[in-house]
Amino acid sequence: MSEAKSAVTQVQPAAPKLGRLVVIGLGLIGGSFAKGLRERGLCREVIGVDLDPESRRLAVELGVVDRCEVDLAAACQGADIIQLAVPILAMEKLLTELAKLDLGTTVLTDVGSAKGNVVRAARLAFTGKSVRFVPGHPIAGSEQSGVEASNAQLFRRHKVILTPCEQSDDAALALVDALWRELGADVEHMEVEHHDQVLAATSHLPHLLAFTLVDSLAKRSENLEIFRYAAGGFRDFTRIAGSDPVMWHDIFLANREAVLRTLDVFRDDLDALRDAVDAGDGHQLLGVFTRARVAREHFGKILARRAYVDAMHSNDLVFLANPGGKLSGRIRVPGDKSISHRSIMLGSLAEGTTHVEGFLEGEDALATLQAFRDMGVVIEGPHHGRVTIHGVGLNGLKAPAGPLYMGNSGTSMRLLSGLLAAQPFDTTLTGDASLSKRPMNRVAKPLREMGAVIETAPEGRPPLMIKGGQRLTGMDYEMPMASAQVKSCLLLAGLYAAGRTSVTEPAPTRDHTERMLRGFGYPVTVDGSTASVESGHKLTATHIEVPADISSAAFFLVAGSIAEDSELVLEHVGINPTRTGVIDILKLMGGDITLENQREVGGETVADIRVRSAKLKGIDIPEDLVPLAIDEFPVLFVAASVAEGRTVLRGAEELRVKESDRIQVMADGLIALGVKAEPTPDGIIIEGGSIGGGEVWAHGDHRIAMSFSVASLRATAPIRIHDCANVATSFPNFLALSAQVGIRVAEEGKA
Ligand code: SPQ
Repeated sequence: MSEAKSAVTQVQPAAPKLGRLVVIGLGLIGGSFAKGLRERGLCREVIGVDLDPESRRLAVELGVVDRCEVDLAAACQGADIIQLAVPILAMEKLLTELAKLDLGTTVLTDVGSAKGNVVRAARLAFTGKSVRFVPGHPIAGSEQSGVEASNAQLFRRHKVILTPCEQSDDAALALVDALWRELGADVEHMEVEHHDQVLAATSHLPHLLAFTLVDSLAKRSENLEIFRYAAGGFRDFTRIAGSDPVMWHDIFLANREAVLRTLDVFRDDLDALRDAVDAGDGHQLLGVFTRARVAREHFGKILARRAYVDAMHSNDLVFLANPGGKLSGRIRVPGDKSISHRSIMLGSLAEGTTHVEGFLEGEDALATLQAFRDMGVVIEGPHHGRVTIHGVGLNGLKAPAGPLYMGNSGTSMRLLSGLLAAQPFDTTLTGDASLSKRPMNRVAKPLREMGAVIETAPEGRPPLMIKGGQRLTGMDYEMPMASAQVKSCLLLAGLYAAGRTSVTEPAPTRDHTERMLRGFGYPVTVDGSTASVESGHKLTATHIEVPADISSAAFFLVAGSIAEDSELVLEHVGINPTRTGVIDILKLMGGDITLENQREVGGETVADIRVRSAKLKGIDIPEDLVPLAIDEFPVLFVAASVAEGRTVLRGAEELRVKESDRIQVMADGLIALGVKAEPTPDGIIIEGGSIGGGEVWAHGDHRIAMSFSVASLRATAPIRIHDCANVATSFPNFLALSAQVGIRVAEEGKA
């Protein structure tokens, strides 16, 4: 792309000063364009051209244009820019007329809803002549029409797509781009063919369906009955059948090829659905409906600019944590993230229907859920933590239509890579900015040794391109780092590999995969630090109760310990011994924590945990506890900051490759709050004392954002925490539960 083109897409250009603007066709769109630019005083004069005398009269009377001309040549004489706003099928004739004039350097642009036919017409009309033409399409409209509906604000916050062609020079493109931006539009540039295909799918097809449905029902003899009893759904779906028939007739003729392509695909889908109804295939119907529902919800979020992709890139969600607070109450934090991921994965690969309760409805686990939907698994919910998975068996996954987006979730990407390496189809795994920086060679290398074909971006970063159709062979693998994700990835690949797959870990890591495989009836042997599986068995659907996540409970374990006069009960928390390092470390520091009502739930031990305020002291954290508390260190650093004496952490270099570099980011934040913290290559040294107030950055890392929220309990002034949007990845109701027990943290401005 040339410099001028990239400049116009990125920078808001200065208001251009134009001489003459001519708008041909004074309908709603042409009139609004003319009126908007005229009101902004950007043109010396705005001239309107229209075949209808009444429209010309009204345009002048309503201040849409300065004056009108009947003669096209006279109007265009000396124009800087001419906007063609006539019906799309009239464009060809108009362009032929314009080609007869001496246009000099005048820029032509248009507002047609299909672009291919206009570009072809311009090419034909101006064969052998030079012309400066920038095709455009504002995606805006109104129920009203005609020049009397002209509205200078019509394009504000609406998309305008420019589709530059061989007749669009950089300066002409920049000028048209700048004019639309002056009207408040969000301007985007697109290839002509791409535009027509996208619009055929998103606008033209829905109109076609609405027109046909209403016509089809209206033709039937019992039509009065049908319309009398038609409910809201009919009204909503058919609203656009009230659109201008002539305009839509023009659009379908103009965008014929793209509409036909989209319609053919849709007809196939409709036929498949008809067959499913005919065959009583409820599974197929549920699959289509659940996928559509989720897609619709996601679309709604995008429209409301609430989609997490959006929040992460553009919105700095700031938490304001006010100092002090005394905690009390009984709460249940959301479901365990690690177990929630695995419930979807194994439930999908099982034979039969798996019911999950307590599922974490956070964005990470939802990314896994969506990936399996994209691979054809029918999954109902989540609704209040309940999910129903209609398993497809170990060999029942289908090729997804596009890349699988894993959001912020390392667990999704690493575990899925093992599973996908053994599928018959290719897949690409992508993620957000944070995940795209995380190391994937730790899974790609051993998987390649098993026979997988995987490409990564430079330095082993995502995206991962996984080639399907490979025969994997089991192996014995000694993990160089203690990682449950690597272990689980290889065990999942091992379900498909010839022979036996064994993974040996240098220190115990969370064993939810092993436990859950057994829960689904799949044999796993564990011998000391080695876990093994063999292919050739199957998973049988089961019922899973996900306990509350100890990693989320950890924020309240530290909060209850450091806040004065506090006592808190955390209900139904998973206390799998590979996860309880946080309790052990807090107890070593002098924490007052007791486990009550211990019980076994679906292969995992749970308990209610009571925590009371305590005078904490600094310790040397035993290295063997590091993998057992790996996700809880950010908040443990907060505990260390108010403990008496020095706390030293070693052997925790893994913290540097999590959603952020958790050693550096926590050290930076604590230092900003006046804590004496010294990062080391594999840990941190913290001199306990007091915490001040100030400004800190979570770097999009959920656990950092929540840790600094907890720090406020002992801070001497408010803490402003930037980049908090990703708290929703693991703990969507963190702020609500914090408020419930007495932590004074809220979204800034919403306290
Ligand atoms: O999924 P993700 O982004 O890797 O999440 C984290 C977290 O803090 O939520 C790590 F950043 O948890 C990991 C954990 O650190 C979840 C996990 C699992 O479910 O298997 C294992 C741990 O990672 P690893 O790299 O030690 O295997």
